[in-house]
Amino acid sequence: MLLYEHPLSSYAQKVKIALREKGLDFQVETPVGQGLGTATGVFAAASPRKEVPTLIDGEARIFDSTIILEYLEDRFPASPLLPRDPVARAEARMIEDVCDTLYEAVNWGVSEVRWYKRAEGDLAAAMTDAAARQTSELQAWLAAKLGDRLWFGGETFGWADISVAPYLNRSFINGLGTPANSPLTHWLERARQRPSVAATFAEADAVASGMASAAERLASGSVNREYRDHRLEWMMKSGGVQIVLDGLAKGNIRFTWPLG
Ligand SMILES: N[C@@H](CCC(=O)N[C@@H](CS)C(=O)NCC(=O)O)C(=O)O
Repeated sequence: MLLYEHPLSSYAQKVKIALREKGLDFQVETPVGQGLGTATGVFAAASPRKEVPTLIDGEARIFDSTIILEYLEDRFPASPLLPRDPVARAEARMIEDVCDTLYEAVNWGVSEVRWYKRAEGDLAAAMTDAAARQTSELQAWLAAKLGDRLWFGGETFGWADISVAPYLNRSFINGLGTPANSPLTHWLERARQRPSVAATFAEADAVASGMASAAERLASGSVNREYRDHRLEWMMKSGGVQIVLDGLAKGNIRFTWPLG
């Protein structure tokens, strides 16, 4: 199997943790033009939105981290990641949905401000404060879901844990982690000890220094960021309306296929 990915993508991290938990062999590749919307070839044909992760498995071409996880679960059922109980399955999927849509958007918004410097001064401070408040609401929701259990699904590390780990880890990187000694912090420490999670986070750490030049790349015109779905909503609701208008005018913000 070949996984098109970027090590810093939380969605790609989900898939790599799942592949590793299932003990599957895979190769990785970051598409040329990733982040610009200019990719061509096998990846672009497989993923109309030109988004990672995208999985190639023989003839199968599968985009979207959730659909890839479902595919892996269907194709390799011997080491299941979803629990059997219908309510527990629904719980895992709800946790995944909240993390993929709402939590990811906040993390991404912090990167737009902190690394790409879309806002500075008072605006940056206000947007970062909004992100901090949103993050603690999401973390409180997740903490209630975890309760006093070892893993989100109970005794076994699985789907929901895979779906939370990349996003909570990103919060720590952004300085918005959960308090020391809180159940979620201890949960993340346990998750990081798993070889699947440790390897995936180490791959992200190895390229993280590249973010130091993000603002420079944006200013030089070599970046054109995809403002989609919940990410666009985050900007609009968190004080970034003018950022969107300026970025569209400068051509460093783009929307998603199909453009018409
Ligand atoms: N819903 C998708 C979202 C994937 C996504 O947004 N990936 C980002 C990277 S984190 C991407 O490849 N964006 C295209 C781009 O930046 O050009 C999933 O769950 O896989």
